Amino acid sequence: MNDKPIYVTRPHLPPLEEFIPYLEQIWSNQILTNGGPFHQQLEAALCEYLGVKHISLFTNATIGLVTALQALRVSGEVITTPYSFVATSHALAWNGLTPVFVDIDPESMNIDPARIEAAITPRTTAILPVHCYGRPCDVDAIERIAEHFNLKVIYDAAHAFGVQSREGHSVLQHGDLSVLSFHATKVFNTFEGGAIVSPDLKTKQHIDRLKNFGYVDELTVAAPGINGKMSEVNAAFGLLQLRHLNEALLQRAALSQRYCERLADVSGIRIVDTAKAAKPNHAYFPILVEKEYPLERDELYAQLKAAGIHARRYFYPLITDFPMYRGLPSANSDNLPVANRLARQVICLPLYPTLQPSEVDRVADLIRQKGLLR
Ligand code: T4K
Repeated sequence: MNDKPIYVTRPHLPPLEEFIPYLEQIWSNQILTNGGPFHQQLEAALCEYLGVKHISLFTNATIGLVTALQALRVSGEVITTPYSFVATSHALAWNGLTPVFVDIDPESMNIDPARIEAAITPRTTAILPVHCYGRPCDVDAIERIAEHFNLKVIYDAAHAFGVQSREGHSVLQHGDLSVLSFHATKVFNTFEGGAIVSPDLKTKQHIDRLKNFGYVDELTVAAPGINGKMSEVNAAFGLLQLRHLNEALLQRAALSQRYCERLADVSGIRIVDTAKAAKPNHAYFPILVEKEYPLERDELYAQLKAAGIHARRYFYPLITDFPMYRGLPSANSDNLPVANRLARQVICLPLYPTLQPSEVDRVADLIRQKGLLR
């Protein structure tokens, strides 16, 4: 029996020898950080690849989110989703802001625009939605509400690298700012890393200062900035990674398709369609374990684990279940029925470019064997 563990993800690592010339360049010019040549090259390359105008690289998406909220001077209450990684709300907490949780749409699994208006109070200044699993939010509806109530919109686009909406343009073009994650577990990684996408140069320059302690020049500090700079090693790795990305995305798409085919007829297993975008990135492969399936979600999760398959329950527990948020009135489960239900049903199956088709079959076969066919 093949019992090699299979993890929910593995980082995408190009051949090591291809990285050596980048390191040699860093060793020779001795610029390690503070907006060096690789940093500048990666910003330009990402603007082109993603089809956006301005990008500021960051150490990670969490610091990117914290800085984005500072840059737009967001205050008071911010409307957000409970169905995300905890960093989304932590970025609010680190700015002294109050998250106001709104339920998600059962289909998109993103914040439900129809429920936003009822959560707006005189203290609301912004909306922080998440393109969960890289599936685009209803950006048009969110934009209409934001315009009407004069709210800022910052998208947590940690999962949405390279995703294009049905209209064929980058989802990162929406909102006042979008924040990407380049963490090891993401579609595009720089080991640790992230970025803010800005709509105009003035905003980018403001963000670039904020991520460098607020420095304008040697003698001038304009704001209480933070250290959010990406190092040259990370930026160089990003440039190399970008060269291999299209191939990696094709591998992800083929493996997703294989899961879909093998799981389509299993009663009680709902495949969350991650191909909702015109250009999806297949960042995750979430399924929902519904009541027709003979096992509870947690039983299936445990049986997968016992077989060496380390799937993950992203996003369970909900953010609103964690102690620092659960006392908020909007965290009450009566306010969030859809998020609570889906958090109890979801499992993200292993998906990454070097996952073997035979490993997809191993995962899918186990789910099929425990279930009944339609
Ligand atoms: N907003 C959203 C919506 C997010 O999902 C995230 C991060 C953020 C904001 C914040 O972005 P960053 O500040 O991180 O840039 C992981 C990631 O650590 C986290 O970045 C990610 N979301 C979240 C969804 O997943 P864990 O706790 O599940 O990670 P971990 O260490 O258990 O890794 C999962 C699996 O990946 C491991 O079982 C094996 C594999 N792995 C992981 C790492 C780190 C590797 O093979 N190699 C590695 O280096 O949070």
